[in-house]
Amino acid sequence: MKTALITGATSGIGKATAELFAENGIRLVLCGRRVARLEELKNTLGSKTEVHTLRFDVADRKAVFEAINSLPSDFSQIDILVNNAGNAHGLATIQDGSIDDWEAMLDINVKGLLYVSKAIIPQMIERNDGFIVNIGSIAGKEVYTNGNVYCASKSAVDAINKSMRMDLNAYKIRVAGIHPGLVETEFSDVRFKGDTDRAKTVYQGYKALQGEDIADIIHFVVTRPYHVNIEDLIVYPTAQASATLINKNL
Ligand code: NDP
Ligand code: 8X3
Repeated sequence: MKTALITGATSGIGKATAELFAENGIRLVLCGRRVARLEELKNTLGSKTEVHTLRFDVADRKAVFEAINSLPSDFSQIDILVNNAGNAHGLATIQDGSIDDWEAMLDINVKGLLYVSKAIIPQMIERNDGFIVNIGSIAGKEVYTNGNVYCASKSAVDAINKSMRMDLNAYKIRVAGIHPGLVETEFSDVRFKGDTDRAKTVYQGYKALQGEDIADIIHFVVTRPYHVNIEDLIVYPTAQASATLINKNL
């Protein structure tokens, strides 16, 4: 039985991935900050697989290492790490953007991914085995107006993903980057700071990707035979053709 640690498992892509992994008998370590949601996931998925939850903020370096080092022995060998936790905070020009938002995105999307990876990579190196999936974004491949620091954070994820694959190649550890376009999750609620009406407009007029679509891809990627590594994958909803070109009539 493989064990997967998923960050950002309380919502959206991470939650859908936890559900699909549970269906497929993968043991789960589910991470996030919202305890009630973690408890609910443990209850609902616990009948399908073994589940352990960890509450920590990925941006809190000490908390990341304490949480991961506290894993009970049944859950401490991580075969699959899904670095998914992250969000956009705000959507503003560089001149109007909030420094707090910038720090949140860099601390969570970039440094958080690094802390979690640093806490888990040594055991993968020791075993010469492991799979790391980094969730980037189309925002890391193309910039768009007002995207500035979020795009920079995902561009950093793209660079870290590629470099991580090179550094870990000698240890037989597979590393894959998945870069979605528009996925209908709580992402825009967070970006627009709880303005749900504004958030809804992002996904109106076309069929956006769903968390389940990305979960399906993550599961496909991590279940290929050992000699196959899908190193980089961009996925759009059919209505989308670039970071900013969306056919809202579809
Ligand atoms: P959601 O807002 O639905 O989920 C974000 C998840 O990240 C939540 O589980 C949240 O958990 C967790 N998270 C956020 N901040 C922290 C933190 N500081 N510490 C720990 N966990 C944190 O968004 P998505 O599912 O859409 O986003 C998942 C990933 O996919 C992100 O990296 C995002 O950038 C990326 N992505 C999303 C796209 C989209 O259009 N939705 C497109 C491309 C990429 P909690 O609040 O409980 O901590
Ligand atoms: C999320 C997709 O287009 O809002 O990464 O940047 S986008």
